[in-house]
Amino acid sequence: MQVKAAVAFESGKPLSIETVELEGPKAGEVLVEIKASGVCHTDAYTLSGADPEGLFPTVLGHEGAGIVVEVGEGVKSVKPGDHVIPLYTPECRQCKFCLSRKTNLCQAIRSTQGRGIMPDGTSRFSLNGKMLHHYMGTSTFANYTVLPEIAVAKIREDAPFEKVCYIGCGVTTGIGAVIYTAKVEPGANVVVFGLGGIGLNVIQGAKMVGANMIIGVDINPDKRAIAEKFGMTHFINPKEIDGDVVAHIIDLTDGGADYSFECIGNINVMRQALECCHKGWGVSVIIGVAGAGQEISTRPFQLVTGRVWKGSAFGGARGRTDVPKIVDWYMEGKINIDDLITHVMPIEQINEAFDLMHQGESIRSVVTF
Ligand code: NAD
Ligand code: DAO
Ligand code: ZN
Repeated sequence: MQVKAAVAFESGKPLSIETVELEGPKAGEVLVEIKASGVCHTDAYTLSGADPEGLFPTVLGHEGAGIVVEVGEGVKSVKPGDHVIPLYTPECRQCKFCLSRKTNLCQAIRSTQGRGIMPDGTSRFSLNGKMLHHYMGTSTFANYTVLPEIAVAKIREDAPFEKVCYIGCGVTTGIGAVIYTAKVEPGANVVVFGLGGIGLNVIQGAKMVGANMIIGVDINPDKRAIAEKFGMTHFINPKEIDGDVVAHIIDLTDGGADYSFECIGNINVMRQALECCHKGWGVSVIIGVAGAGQEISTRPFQLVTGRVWKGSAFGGARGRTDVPKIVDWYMEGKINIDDLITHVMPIEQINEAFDLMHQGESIRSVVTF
């Protein structure tokens, strides 16, 4: 079938709206009509050429929501008409990783997903006879896409697509890092470095679990008001304090943070996030994706003396199991998504969404079809 897609032909160039060919779903796959898709920093990172795994030409997008229109042979868990959120972290419930219960990093389709193709080794997208790569197994910047059955979460039908698409990445990544990865307990002191689309969701996750101090750190003073709305209790602008931000946080928290979260992708801030943690038990979670080839460092004695450094992908959430619950939380008014979606525009204006992001003007832009 012919579908509308924003194609990334090469790195560093704007996306181009094209009519492309999409083959129907094969065994174990589903065809989904995408209704809305968030535009995330990771799309921009890949488009910029900085992503060492970036493949071109491709259909980017990994934060979508839509409706199943057709299923391939053997598909049992969803049917045409079901509302779904595509999952760049699938959940097969059968691989060693899924069965371990220790991680959400299902590996069932990892190798083909990383090569921009479907599990059978081919792409469903093409243009003028030339193959287009899938992206993160989702390719949501198209009005129709094909996904493996294990990479869709079935959600309730009354949830608005242009809001819950954000649960496909940013919301789940931030809130999940608090509740699934760090398991923050009530009364904990939490520090969040970077108050963008991810950090603000860490803040609302920390508020939801009953954290005591929720300290936000950002070099952009304009982030203060929105972060306070989501539950931040203290704001630190590293450019405005005297001295070292780590010493400042240790002083403010009487010894250090119980939990810290790095939501920027800056290796120097990752070190600060670890070192501002409380001796003996503080846990620091890296969420931000650093530039290719970059490395983190600290004095090993920071770990010897009880601080813990860990990371979180997709908030540690098991997509098919946890995403529908997070959609319920939104529909029940337990989490706020509306105030984070600052711009909604048709897919034809997707390059404006990237511009707004680069200018720091948006928290989240959503494109609709
Ligand atoms: P964003 O650009 O919206 O937010 C980053 C914030 O950090 C901005 O408010 C900016 O002002 C602030 N900042 C920049 N440099 C700073 C510094 N030195 N000190 C303090 N604040 C600083 O980005 P986002 O969409 O929130 O994404 C954050 C990171 O999370 C990105 O690296 C993204 O790729 C990554 N990410 C990770 C996952 C995952 O599963 N681990 C999922 C999605 C996104
Ligand atoms: O299983 O090895 C693997 C890869 C898992 C990919 C998880 C990616 C999370 C971070 C990238 C940001 C996504 C928007
Ligand atoms: Zn699995």
